[in-house]
Amino acid sequence: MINYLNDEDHEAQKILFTGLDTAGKTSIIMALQREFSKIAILSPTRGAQRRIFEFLGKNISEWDLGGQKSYRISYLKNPNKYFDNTEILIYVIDIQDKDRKNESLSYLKDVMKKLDELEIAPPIYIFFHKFDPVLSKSAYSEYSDLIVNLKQEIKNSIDHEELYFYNTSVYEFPTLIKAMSEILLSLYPKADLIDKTITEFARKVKSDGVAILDDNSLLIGSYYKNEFTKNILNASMPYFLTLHDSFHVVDKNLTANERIKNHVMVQRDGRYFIFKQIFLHEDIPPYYLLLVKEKPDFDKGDINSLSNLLRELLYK
Ligand SMILES: Nc1nc2c(ncn2[C@@H]2O[C@H](COP(=O)(O)OP(=O)(O)OP(=O)(O)O)[C@@H](O)[C@H]2O)c(=O)[nH]1
Ligand SMILES: [Mg+2]
Repeated sequence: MINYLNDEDHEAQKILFTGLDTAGKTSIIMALQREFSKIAILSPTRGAQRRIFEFLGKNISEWDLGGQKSYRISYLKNPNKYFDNTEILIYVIDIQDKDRKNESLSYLKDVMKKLDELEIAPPIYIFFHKFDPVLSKSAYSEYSDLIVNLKQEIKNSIDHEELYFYNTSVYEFPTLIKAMSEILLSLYPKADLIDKTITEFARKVKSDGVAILDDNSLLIGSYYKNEFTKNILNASMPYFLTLHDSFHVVDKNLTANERIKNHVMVQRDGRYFIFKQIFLHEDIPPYYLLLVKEKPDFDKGDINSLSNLLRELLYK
């Protein structure tokens, strides 16, 4: 049976985004849904906004806690309601907002105290956010230093086993994909099996690199022959997704069968990058396959057998 998304979230795993207002929490969530046009017009999140989505056949309940002061006070007053059952906590810090560094650290400590009181110790992922690629050299080194100091301060003041750090920016989409994919895959015991399946597929189709993403831009598994392929695939993946999205107007008029045949192909330096939707079940959003090959061909049978293996792994 397909374990498809339902409205009941009691069995879903809870991921909580928190941090000060304007830190960029909602922007990160929107970027992963590739709703880039909405980021420019976001207003402050009011209270706790929840969304349930499916990741590898599991329901994830994503909580975006609006960070304005009055809301923060109410979360800390009602920790059961907001913080309990958190399986993963993502704490977003705007590194460009130096003036509020202490305010942010202080709220982080308050949140940690509530988790202790609730006797839960989820892994904490700190995002040093707005580490934008367009920063000038001096800003870049200033923010890098700030991050080093912040990291140390956090490690010194918080006694927590699972504390991880990421530098992120909505203007560098791969940073978000990397962070969120690693975080979500940590919840998923079958991650190694997916990688194995993909590695075998890569060998079979003579590909130097294969990556599979889901509709939330999350990388669910990959194989890379070497570091070079890894870097190039990771850097180009998000752009294939957005490019692919832009064909939606055409795709939506096609039958499912016609859609299966579609793909995007880019030739570069004697290699072919092939990007293709794969459908595991009609009720769930498609997955996306990106592969690099020396020849611009792929066998429909190979892709079908990969889809079948993934279907078995994820939904049986
Ligand atoms: N330079 C830069 N700006 C960003 C980035 N991410 C978000 N922003 C901007 O930061 C502002 C606040 O973003 P939001 O996502 O609304 O912040 P939030 O943390 O959800 O704020 P609350 O909902 O009030 O808690 C917006 O103007 C975004 O465009 C980033 O990576 N770099
Ligand atoms: Mg928000």
